[in-house]
Amino acid sequence: MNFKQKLEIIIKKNNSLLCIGLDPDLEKIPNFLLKKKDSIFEFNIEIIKKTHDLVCAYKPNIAFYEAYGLKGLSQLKKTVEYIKYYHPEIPIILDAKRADIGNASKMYAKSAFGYWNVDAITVNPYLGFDSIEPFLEYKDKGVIILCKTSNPGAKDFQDSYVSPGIHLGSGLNRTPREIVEPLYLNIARNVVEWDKKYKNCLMVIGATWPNDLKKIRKIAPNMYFLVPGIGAQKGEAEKAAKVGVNKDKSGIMFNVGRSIIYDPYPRKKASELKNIINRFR
Ligand code: NUP
Repeated sequence: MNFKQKLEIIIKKNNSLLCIGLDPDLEKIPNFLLKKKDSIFEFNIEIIKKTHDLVCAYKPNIAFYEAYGLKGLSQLKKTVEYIKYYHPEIPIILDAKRADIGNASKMYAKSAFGYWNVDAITVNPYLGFDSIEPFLEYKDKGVIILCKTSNPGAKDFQDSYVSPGIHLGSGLNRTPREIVEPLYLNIARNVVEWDKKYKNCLMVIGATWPNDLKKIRKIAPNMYFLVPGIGAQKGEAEKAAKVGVNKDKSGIMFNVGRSIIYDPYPRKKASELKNIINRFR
């Protein structure tokens, strides 16, 4: 079964487009867990136990584990193994925003899909097609390409006007210089082309940019999107759900981290958000 099939099954089973971000921060974890040996892992288990029937995916961001060195990374490994063992039907997305020159990307892909054994990874397209291709070659895995990120600085470069170039795999096809569009739309068009061949592409679009999300949905009507930015980053679930879904009222994972995992009642909060998304999708 490939990533998209796995995702579609769990979306239907749990009737949910909610992806929970497992981004543990020792400064925010409850005191009773801090006393335990593997407090990050224990914190994650608490969240997973309370929410596994409400989600369509879990997304650990590697930064929150790397920050605690090998001890943190070993708890990421334990978390992945725990989900694989107890909830094998739930996809795991490693948020690592990887990509490098080809041979280094190959090792990043090997790390994500071999060692970490996750179902999908986020990648950064700045280095171009050859930096993404090594990930795309894992056809059963999901490759989630940054298109328009949720942060305020997304405007700095991603909105720059460029003359669109489409990399068709065999080479770059650039339009005349007079024709311009924002870089993030050019990325979206490229990802749609890559997906025709590899069939495992997804895109990241921040919930904080509902108008852009709408434009990207037009370019990629059938693609799955990862949409972070709801809650702590002030993106609104209602707006993003309305404009972001595909014609089947699906095709999106809404990632929420802090505003669920540090809520005193994570299950209640996750359930509320799941229902809001379902009401507006
Ligand atoms: O554009 C992006 N915005 C974003 O917040 C792309 C991402 N991958 N993320 C990630 O989603 C971010 O790195 C973090 O892991 C999560 C958002 O968490 P929160 O703001 O809901 O706590």
